Amino acid sequence: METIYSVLGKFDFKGDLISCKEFGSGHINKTYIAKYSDGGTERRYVVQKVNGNVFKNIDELMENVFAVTSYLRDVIAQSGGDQDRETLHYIKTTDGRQYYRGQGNACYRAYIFVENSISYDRADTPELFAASGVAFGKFQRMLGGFDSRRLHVTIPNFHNTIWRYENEFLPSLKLDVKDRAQKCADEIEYINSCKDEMSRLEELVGAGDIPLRVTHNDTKLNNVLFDRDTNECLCVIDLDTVMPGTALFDFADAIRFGASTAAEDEADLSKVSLDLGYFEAYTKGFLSEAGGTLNDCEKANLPFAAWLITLELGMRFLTDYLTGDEYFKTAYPEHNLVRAKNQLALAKDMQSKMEEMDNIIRNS
Ligand code: ADP
Ligand code: GN1
Ligand code: MG
Repeated sequence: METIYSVLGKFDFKGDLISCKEFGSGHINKTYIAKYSDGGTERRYVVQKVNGNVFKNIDELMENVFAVTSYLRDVIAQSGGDQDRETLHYIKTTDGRQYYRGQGNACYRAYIFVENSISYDRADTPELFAASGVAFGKFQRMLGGFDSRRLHVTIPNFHNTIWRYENEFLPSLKLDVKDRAQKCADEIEYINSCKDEMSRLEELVGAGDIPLRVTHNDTKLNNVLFDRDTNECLCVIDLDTVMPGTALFDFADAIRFGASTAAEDEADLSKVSLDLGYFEAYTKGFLSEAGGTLNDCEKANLPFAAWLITLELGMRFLTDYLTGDEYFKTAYPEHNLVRAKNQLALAKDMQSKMEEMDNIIRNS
């Protein structure tokens, strides 16, 4: 049987293998850190098994990732930056491919571990969270000249909320294969009550008021690397969902994850709310880099987008719960239900703070 150790041998790594360990807290892929010794120099590589159930076309996914990272490397070089710390550096296989396709169609890719870096699941201070806003804003700005039409759509309708409602949520509810709908009547009712709001951003894109840009689409705090000593942001990682999209969702998903007073799977809902201080800190960081790129319609819809993406993820977790936990990794049987309740509670809290969020955007 193929092991992670035999997979490592397929990549063009330098030196002799010392160790390989699983790492990270992502819900989709499996990440390993492999340590090598190269004539006295220690080298680390990140190797990931890409989830083929979620990403159906790995060739297209890797083409996107290579196109975006090589473009970023050029932009960083032109501004005198450090290419190896400010974006990801992918390593090809020994036969020159962008990834390795192993037994049972499992796909693996590898990149250089950014030394002395750290990622966070929570920001202990608003300053740290603001720094992640700078990182995602800079990502948006640096890719401003990259034509998003060059990118493949790796997951169609990824942030098309109304599409997810009609094509994933409602069918999963109708089938209710695990007989779980009775346990989430309130959540189902809330989602249904939001239906009319779900297409607002799609309509603005359709009308040409909101442009399609190169977007990251998974802007969680733990997808930014910081310098371990100075806590300065280094780069944005986890580029699997880089696609054409709206910049609004990149702002919004970061708020959903990082400006919540609790973790995404906190079961005690009394601890879950939107921290407006964190919202303001991120907004200032993000707009300091991307503010000049966004138009007025985009800026005005940032708070609405924060609510919409939180509702969307709550609905995605609930869909997965109703379907029998096939998409997101879970640690215990009701994990997806806990996550769904958490996100929907956060969405409701955001709704009650819409005016405050609007004021912060207007004054930033
Ligand atoms: P996932 O899809 O599982 O979220 P990520 O690509 O975000 O995968 O990687 C998981 C974690 O591994 C990150 O949060 C980060 O801590 C670490 N990591 C990923 N790539 C690198 C890298 N190039 N250098 C250092 N750490 C990394
Ligand atoms: C997944 O892989 P990870 O954990 O960074 C998901 C995101 C969700 C997120 C919720 C491809 O991201 O859309 O917002 O979980 N990624 C995919 O934590 O579905
Ligand atoms: Mg990640």
